Amino acid sequence: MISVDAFPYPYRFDPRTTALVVIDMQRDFIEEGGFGSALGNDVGPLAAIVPTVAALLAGARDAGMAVAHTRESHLPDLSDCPPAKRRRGNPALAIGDAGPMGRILVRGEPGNQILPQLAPLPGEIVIDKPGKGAFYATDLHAQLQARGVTHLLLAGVTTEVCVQTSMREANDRGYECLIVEDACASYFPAFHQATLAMLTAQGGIVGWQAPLSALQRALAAPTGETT
Ligand code: C5J
Repeated sequence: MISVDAFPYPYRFDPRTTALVVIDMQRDFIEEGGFGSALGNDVGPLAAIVPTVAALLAGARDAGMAVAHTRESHLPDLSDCPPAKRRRGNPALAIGDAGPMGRILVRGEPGNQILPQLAPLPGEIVIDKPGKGAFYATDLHAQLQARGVTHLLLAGVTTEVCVQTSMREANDRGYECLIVEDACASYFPAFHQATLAMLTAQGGIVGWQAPLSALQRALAAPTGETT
């Protein structure tokens, strides 16, 4: 059993029943010249967490945890994209349009790929999700259940949109969730901080938060308990 020095109180998990879920570390959100930056966002805060996410992935793999990666993506015919989602924000570049790295948020396009340095390994779960949450219209819950997963560590982008939505969905499905606070980022740093605060308020109403260093310390010093 592992006990992490987390907020609002220690988070205990067994790596055998825990999965790391890395949300939407896709080129279009993170790379300069992608969709995110074409919309005028500063991708700096997102790019800055890449080494932390890489270290988190390495630690989870070393500890034998299940690993899942998500991509926000749509079918090429956009049949899984509600018109409201496509219209939202009255964008100059809409989902499905030709963007700087291929069609925006369309499966298989270059910008839709996970950053090569964080690429899934064979056997890891890869989820293409049409919504913000990782559980909506996907088989993520079924895949986690099939592996006996009860606890989730969450990372990725953006903290207040797809990470937060996924953590709330997971919490409602009974998972014990910890958000790895420095392995998530937002284009708006104030939203990142506010999201962490609202997820862990009221005694951890949605779950726990901890930095990667706390997780690494805990993994290096398991308690020895087996239950
Ligand atoms: C957004 C995401 N922000 N992955 N997607 O539209 O958070």
